[in-house]
Amino acid sequence: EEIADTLEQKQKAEVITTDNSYAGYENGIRTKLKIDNDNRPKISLWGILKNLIGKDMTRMTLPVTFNECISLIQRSAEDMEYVDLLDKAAATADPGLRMAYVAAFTVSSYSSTINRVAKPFNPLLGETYEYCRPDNHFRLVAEQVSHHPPIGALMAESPKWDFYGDSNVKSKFYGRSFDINPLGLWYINLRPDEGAGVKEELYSYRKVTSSVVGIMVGNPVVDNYGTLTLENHTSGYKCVLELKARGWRGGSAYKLEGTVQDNEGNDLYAIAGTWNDKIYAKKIGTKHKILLWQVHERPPAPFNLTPFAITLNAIDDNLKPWLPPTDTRLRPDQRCMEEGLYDEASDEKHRVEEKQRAARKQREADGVEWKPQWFEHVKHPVTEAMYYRPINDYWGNRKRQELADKGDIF
Ligand code: CLR
Repeated sequence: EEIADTLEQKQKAEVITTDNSYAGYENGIRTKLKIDNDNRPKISLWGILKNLIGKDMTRMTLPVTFNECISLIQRSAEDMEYVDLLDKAAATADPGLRMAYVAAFTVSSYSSTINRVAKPFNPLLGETYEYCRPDNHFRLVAEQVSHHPPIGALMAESPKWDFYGDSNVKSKFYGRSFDINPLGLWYINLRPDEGAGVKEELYSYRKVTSSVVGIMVGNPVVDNYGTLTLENHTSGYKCVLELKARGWRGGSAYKLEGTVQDNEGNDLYAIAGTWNDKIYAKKIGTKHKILLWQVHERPPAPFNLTPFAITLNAIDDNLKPWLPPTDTRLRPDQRCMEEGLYDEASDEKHRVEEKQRAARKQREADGVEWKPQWFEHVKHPVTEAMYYRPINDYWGNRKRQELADKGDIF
């Protein structure tokens, strides 16, 4: 399989190479954490939450053992686990099936929520996170651009696609359930292979509701439900996917179905399956089923992390000199958490949050407004919605090793 085929793909490949983006990632991915078992104390979630009805996640002070050793911007990076679907989409000439692959990609990220009832670390303002996968040909950079509400902006790039958006999540505990509503719009620029006969396509979608249910009965699980509308702004094609709520006794747990429609509203493909296992497409009027996506195997791991999530916070002597001081990998409380040092994690969490508070007070006293380093909030040229566009050339600064003085938040 060719990494870059068309002119547009080659141009992006060239940018990634010229920036020397993969420097530091020579040792490959991490396959296990330092600890074999997280040994977190089993405390009733309801026991802690019952007094917090009506609150949002960022206003809750929970014991650190309710956390997982992953931050919310790293959770956004977890969406990249199945990017092979975007490469498959790019290689697909049939525009309906191409959209079906993109649709499968948008819901594949929900598979990571199984057994992950834990609070991700809330990134500090200005915290950044980069992640490169030379083996999958992509680079990613993200930044926490707002603290209240918590918003993380992200840009991932590969010769055949870009994936970008912001994880503006609104959360609220209703007693019965803990609901997380993603407000941000996500975008994909797809650059199909020569044979598809089209240039760059723009897709957008909004994520569905994630909800922790079963809290009162002592069996909390994450459910993901709602309507996901994926739009191809270039061709006018649409894919509407219905993710069903678990329902009474979990009868419709994980199920999803929908259709891909052309710009005149004709159904081209039916999509059906489950977001925890397999998703299929079927061309309307035929019996032929195509397996679009299948979940990766998931051996037992601390914090129930997926093998992909285990790679996220890895650091070694090769990578260290390339990272800015704001990178999540250098965040001490999260590192302690990952190593099972919960008391230290809790102390360090208080310390860095105090430091963040002091920095905010200082800015207020000085009358200066905080601005993200690597993104700016502007109108999207096509959807006209506000979005975060990369600025100040993170990868260029990184290449010249000029990141060392870019921020002090830990
Ligand atoms: C789901 C997949 C999406 C991105 C996304 C955004 C917010 C995440 C959600 C995912 C999974 C569930 C989540 C949520 C934020 C908080 C919530 C991690 C990754 C947890 C389960 C809430 C825990 C509640 C505590 C009180 C224990 O593409």
